[in-house]
Amino acid sequence: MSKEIAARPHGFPLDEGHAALVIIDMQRDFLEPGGFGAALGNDVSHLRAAIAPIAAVLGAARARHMLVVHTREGHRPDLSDLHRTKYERGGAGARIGDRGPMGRILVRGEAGHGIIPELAPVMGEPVIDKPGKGAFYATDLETILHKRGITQLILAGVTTEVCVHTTMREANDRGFECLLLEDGTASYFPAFHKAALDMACAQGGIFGWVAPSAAVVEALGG
Ligand code: C5J
Repeated sequence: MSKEIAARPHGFPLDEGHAALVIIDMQRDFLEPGGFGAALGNDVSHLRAAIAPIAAVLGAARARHMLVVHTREGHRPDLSDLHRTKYERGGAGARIGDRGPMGRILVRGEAGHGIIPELAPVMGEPVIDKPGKGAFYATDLETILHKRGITQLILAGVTTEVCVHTTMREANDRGFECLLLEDGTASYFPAFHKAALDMACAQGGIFGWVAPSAAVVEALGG
């Protein structure tokens, strides 16, 4: 039986038994000074607003025994999975693989690559290491979701217009119904955040739905 979540462009028919919460890239490298986000010249403080709303939905999802998936953007220490095009874009001062205050930037196993402690995964929650912006590219995410009978994704994390949007588009093309958390996503650029939310649910929900975290928590009985 589905429960309707108040959302844009219209109510989202939550099918709790077939829904997963996917939290994208809430890593120190994006949220803390000295990481990849800061190396690109961004004000990383903008992203912190998403932490409390995600934590609220995460608590409700765990209480309902929903599948929770975490993703981390990053690369192998030898950078063999890093395309030259990705390496060359962005800040010349500190690139992926360079050493920073939290270890080598965006490299797996380094301190900066880790998920922030407020949203740390618990036992049994899959953590998907992804070399790209989308969580389906070069990962086993789709297999994991299909195996668990998941058809709906509640998407949260950072940044709204980059990894979250890319993942939403990939998921939409694979037949998943996607709900984006409007306050559980964030961008270094507030205008991009707003535009990304608007474009996700425009044209009758071209990529999916957008809802506040409180509506999701309420639907989950939180
Ligand atoms: C970026 C991400 N912005 N997780 N990555 O490079 O959105």
